[in-house]
Amino acid sequence: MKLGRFQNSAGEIRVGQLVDAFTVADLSAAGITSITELLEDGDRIQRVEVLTGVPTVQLSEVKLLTPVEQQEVWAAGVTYLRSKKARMEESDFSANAYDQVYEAPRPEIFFKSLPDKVVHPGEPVGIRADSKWNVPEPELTLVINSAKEMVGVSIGNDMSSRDIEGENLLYLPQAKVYDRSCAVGPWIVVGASEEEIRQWTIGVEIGRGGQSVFSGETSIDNIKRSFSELLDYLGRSQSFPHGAMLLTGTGVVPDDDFTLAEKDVVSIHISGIGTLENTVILV
Ligand code: DO4
Ligand code: MG
Repeated sequence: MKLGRFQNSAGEIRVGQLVDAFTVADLSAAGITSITELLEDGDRIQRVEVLTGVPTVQLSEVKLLTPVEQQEVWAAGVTYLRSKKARMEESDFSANAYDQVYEAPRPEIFFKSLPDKVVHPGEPVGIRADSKWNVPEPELTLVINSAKEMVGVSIGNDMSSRDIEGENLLYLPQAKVYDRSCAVGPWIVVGASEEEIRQWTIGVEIGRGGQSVFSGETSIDNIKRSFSELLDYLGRSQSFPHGAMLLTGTGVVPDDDFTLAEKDVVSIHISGIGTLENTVILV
């Protein structure tokens, strides 16, 4: 089941269930007005499945929104071997830290975005004006409720400035957290197990002036740590009254001579979820 949010032609924000490639069911017409509240309900799947007569809308007539409502967005890093290698190559200064965190019991987890700063599908993500080396990071995103149970998965983009990150590890928050540095959506898939999700692929394609300038793909199963291990560390000594999202790290890194440019189009695809597409602007 794929849940999301959309803005209808009257400008109203609605909760939706994807019906097929062209149609979304307006769950708000059946009284479901918050994804967060639905994800709190242990009977969430059945609650949607028993609904009858829910009106549907053409996807072409709505604007899809991020499913993030009030959830904090966090991110894990160096969870794929490809990410560890790329970070070690980008920085002599920090290489040892990346090497160690890949093997260490405690994963790298950092705060990524306030909920109201998350970029909607179709809106621009940002590259920093003071950075010369910027990349998207396509990441499977775990969705948890206030009980810290994994209740779904979505698609995230952990936009990153590699020159700032590579200069000094202490600059990581500046490389990762700035205007328009995080996009999530459009759908949350509920009801899929970790075993099933690990059979999916994640990929990114970057378009420039109508041409593809980078594409890459990997298997979700290349994530080194289990989802429960990542969520265990995220939830230690902190509570999430509205739930949270956890981007799980990137396993697709463009070659070192690649940097994003204004007007690029970033399309992130996860086989079991769909596509998150954003253009790029300078911020
Ligand atoms: O510490 C660097 C960031 C790692 C990251 O964001 C990733 O591996 O996806
Ligand atoms: Mg990342």
